[in-house]
Amino acid sequence: MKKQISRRRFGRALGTAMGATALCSPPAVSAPGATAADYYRFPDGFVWGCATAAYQVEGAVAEDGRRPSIWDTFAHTPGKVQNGDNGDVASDSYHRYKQDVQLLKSLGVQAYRFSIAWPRVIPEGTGRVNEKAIAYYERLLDELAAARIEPYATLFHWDLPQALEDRFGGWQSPDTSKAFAAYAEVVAKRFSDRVRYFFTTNEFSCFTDDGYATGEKAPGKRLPPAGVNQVRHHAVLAHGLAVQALRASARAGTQVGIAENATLCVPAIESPEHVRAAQKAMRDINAPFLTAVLEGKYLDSYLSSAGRDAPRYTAAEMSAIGSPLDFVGINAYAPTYICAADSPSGYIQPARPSSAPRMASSWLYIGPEIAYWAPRHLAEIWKVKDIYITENGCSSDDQLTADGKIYDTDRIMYLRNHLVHAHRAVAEGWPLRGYFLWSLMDNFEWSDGYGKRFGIHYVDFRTQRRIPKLSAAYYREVIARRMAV
Ligand code: GBH
Repeated sequence: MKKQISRRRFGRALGTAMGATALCSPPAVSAPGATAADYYRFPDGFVWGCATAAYQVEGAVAEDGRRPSIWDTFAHTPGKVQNGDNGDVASDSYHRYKQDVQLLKSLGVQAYRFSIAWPRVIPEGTGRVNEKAIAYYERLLDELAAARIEPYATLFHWDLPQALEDRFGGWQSPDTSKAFAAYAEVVAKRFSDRVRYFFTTNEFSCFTDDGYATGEKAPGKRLPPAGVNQVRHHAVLAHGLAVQALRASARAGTQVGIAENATLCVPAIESPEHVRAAQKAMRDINAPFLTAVLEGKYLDSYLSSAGRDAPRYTAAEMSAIGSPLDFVGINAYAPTYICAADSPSGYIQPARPSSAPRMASSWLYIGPEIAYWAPRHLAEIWKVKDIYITENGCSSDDQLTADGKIYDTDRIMYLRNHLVHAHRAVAEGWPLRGYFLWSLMDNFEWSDGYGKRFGIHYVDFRTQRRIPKLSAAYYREVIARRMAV
């Protein structure tokens, strides 16, 4: 007879073996009456949400005192964004936020991750606070409160006030980091009575490397390596100073974290040697950003490989950068597979086979194991106690059918597989507390303009009509049943 092991006992054994901290206690698969489906249930209290960002959804770029950000300038520069698209109107959420909160409500989410536009709140980057912007976010927060949806606010999702680019060269100067801390203080004072969860910055590499090295994103500069490393340093410094500002000025109990697109290292094979290699790679590859934030230092391997181009910094700056966080958010999209190797670093990142599957964006390779390894690495390497997947989702070649529907079965495939791996993390006791789907609706996809759709609601950009895709129905079902399969 086949030996049966209860789910709970299996989980406990695994937890002990892997050093996991806490275990949820799902019903035993083998218990009488239990179905295979019980195995896949997420615990009560797991936070389900959707995410968006200001410049991608709000539109209304010249309304109520908002001043341009570097993305307005960049998008209006010919040749920078696909089809000459820009965020002037975007998904018009600035005007349609009530309707968008209803979309969230009908999904049954407990949380909404949105970003606050710095160029609305402090139009010139420093100094005068724009009361009309405060009033807008208060209206949004009122609406969320009425729908019993918890706000998770990001302070910076790439929309740097143009004035700071003009005055300081943007992230090339530590003055921008200081300006960010002053903005964080304003946000803390004005919003922490209703917002309990704040993210400082979203995805360092996208507004440093992509903005100042490749120039593919705003402000579209191409600096030599020393300049780029200094920009990176000012970005992590901005995060650290903002953490301190939030701690100093926000209501007690405020939870402060970050949303970071760390390179997610997946062991190609789950054996101890490859797992060790992936852990090593995870620290090394993320050295300028996540590792610096979680360890308060730059790894020697990063500094020595940068050599004379290494960033210049002080000890006081490093201790600000390493300010303790209440939680860490990871934006999880694509995998980086790692193998153990007889090399100085102990690992290699093998070339990606040309047959590797991807979604509609050329960079969006599929590797659902990231939803397991992101939380496990954070807990195992850095002992992070509260972890969120702050973005996960995909572009799909959505087609509107004659009857006005979008059957995005490929997006459902992408989501389901990531959620099954997220569930594995939770079941083993890794402290993954919640999941935010990117995105609530189609929006301005940065350099790809409106050509790449990530929403689970289709947006007809001529009429601004929102149409739930099949994936919205899927996500509603996931949340209702707390089960991804
Ligand atoms: C996130 O970025 C953003 O937070 C969000 O605003 C965005 O809409 C969403 O994901 C979907 O893109 O050099 O060609 O390999 C995703 C971050 C985008 C970072 C692609 C790496 C690599 C481009 N990634 N990028 S490429």
